[in-house]
Amino acid sequence: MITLYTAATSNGLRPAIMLAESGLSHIVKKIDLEKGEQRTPEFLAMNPAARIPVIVDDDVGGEKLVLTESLAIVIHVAEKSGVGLPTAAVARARVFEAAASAMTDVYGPFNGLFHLHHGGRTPPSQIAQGFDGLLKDALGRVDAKLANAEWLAGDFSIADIVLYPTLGRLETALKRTYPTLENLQRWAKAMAARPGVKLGTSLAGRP
Ligand SMILES: N[C@@H](CCC(=O)N[C@@H](CS)C(=O)NCC(=O)O)C(=O)O
Repeated sequence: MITLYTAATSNGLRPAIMLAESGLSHIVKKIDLEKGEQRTPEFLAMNPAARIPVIVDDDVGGEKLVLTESLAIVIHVAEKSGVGLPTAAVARARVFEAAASAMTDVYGPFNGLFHLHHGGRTPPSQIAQGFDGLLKDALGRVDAKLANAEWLAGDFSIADIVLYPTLGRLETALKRTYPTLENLQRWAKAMAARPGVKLGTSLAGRP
């Protein structure tokens, strides 16, 4: 059985629709974000970031899985059910391409604009501060993960590869460093020392 904790936002609808399409048996529990139900101790035990969506899947190869991040949930449900994710390599790559673009090229700018409009008369500098806060929170969560781990998710993985270039840009483009995040700094040094990271970076034209 899969239990989904969610709300009717775009991040929240993604797994709700995927689960409904999958045919897997599941329960949907609505979280009232206005009332702050995402900050109850029970919810925080599932996701310390205090965000929907979250699933609890009772049986993943005999283990229980608590999973956050709408795209990760959608992919997990697709893999489990066989719905929405082809197994043929080219078709699968095309699906990942379109899904990645939906999350970054479409959802990214949408989310920025949503905050601007939602902010009403909030001055842009305050909205920028809000984004800065979100970024610091996100990096803080990564730093906390890295306190007890060498890499972001188990062994060195695509998660490390996906995050690393953005951090580099943070320092060069935004002139922003987060010196207090020591685990993140240690991880960035370990990434920079990897032959593959050095080679890829130089071949792409960054000194
Ligand atoms: N990257 C996450 C974002 C999740 C997210 O931002 N959730 C928002 C609702 S759309 C939330 O729970 N916010 C709670 C709050 O702001 O207190 C995902 O894709 O699941």
